[in-house]
Amino acid sequence: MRVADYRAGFVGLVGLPNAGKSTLTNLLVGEKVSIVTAKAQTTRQRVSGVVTMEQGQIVLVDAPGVISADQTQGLNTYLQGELVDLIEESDALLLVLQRELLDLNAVRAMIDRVERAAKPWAVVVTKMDLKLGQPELQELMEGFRHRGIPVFELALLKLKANSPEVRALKLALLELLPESPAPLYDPELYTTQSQRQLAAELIREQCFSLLHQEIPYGIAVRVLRFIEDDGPVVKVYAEILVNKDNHKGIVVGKGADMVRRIGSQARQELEKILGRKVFLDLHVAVKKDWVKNPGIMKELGYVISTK
Ligand SMILES: Nc1nc2c(ncn2[C@@H]2O[C@H](COP(=O)(O)OP(=O)(O)OP(=O)(O)O)[C@@H](O)[C@H]2O)c(=O)[nH]1
Ligand SMILES: [Mg+2]
Repeated sequence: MRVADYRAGFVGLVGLPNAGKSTLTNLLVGEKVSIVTAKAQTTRQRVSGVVTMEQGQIVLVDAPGVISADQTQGLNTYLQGELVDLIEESDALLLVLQRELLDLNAVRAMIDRVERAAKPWAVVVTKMDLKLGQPELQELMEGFRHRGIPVFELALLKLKANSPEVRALKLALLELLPESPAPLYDPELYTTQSQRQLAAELIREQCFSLLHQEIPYGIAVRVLRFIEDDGPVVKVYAEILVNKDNHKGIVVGKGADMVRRIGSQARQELEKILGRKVFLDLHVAVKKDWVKNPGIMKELGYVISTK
């Protein structure tokens, strides 16, 4: 292989909340790098998944979904900033649409944003196992194919990292990337996220799965200590922050039942990924209105975009 054939770069995933961006990232990487829940607006920070192949390296950047412009306060402003940065900083974009089109206008606005970025792009339509396809989506895809934009229609939950469809998608993504003399990251690496960040995300994932209504949206997780070189067990001390006084009791639960369930499930997930036993110490604290406070958000790692 000539060196000039090697390609490497960043592919930004753009889609509405709940479209399957994080599921797709994990599938392409073959490891869990990004948390997935049935609720919209799960992903808050960019998470990278590194796919290293013989022909090149794809750095997938999973990001918050595009949300409507009327929700531009606090955390939502931050989420939209993440998306603007993502589009600007990526070498190529991957538009992720779900088969059941919930809001055609939002989809059109998003396509418009992707087109305006004037970068190479491809499309994945997820949830092809669902029988709720809409004719408008079919027309859009035909239009894309006609223009030579790669379109992949996939039932993500039925695929494995080594499925032929997944391999074909990786090769198509590689084609969108610039030539590069070398990989961008160590080929052994599959995410740039630290284990500490991953632990915080896995706890947040269980909050989304186990808590209802608006509660998980007001939650942030902070890992206070992550100790891995002190015996066979990894020790994690973490805090769930809620933004309202009356949410604390709900997250703690009767007899601390809820926080115990969150902790136990997050611990099991972390053990699977680390391949080691984990001790998880989890507390709940109130940080009033953190979702509206830029100072606290910054402290929690939600750095406000300056662009
Ligand atoms: N049936 C079906 N469900 C899917 C498919 N892909 C993803 N899902 C489900 O859709 C839900 C949302 O998936 P995520 O990967 O979290 O979506 P996301 O785009 O990252 O969402 P945000 O982070 O909230 O923007 C989860 O419950 C997934 O299991 C698919 O191909 N078929
Ligand atoms: Mg996500």
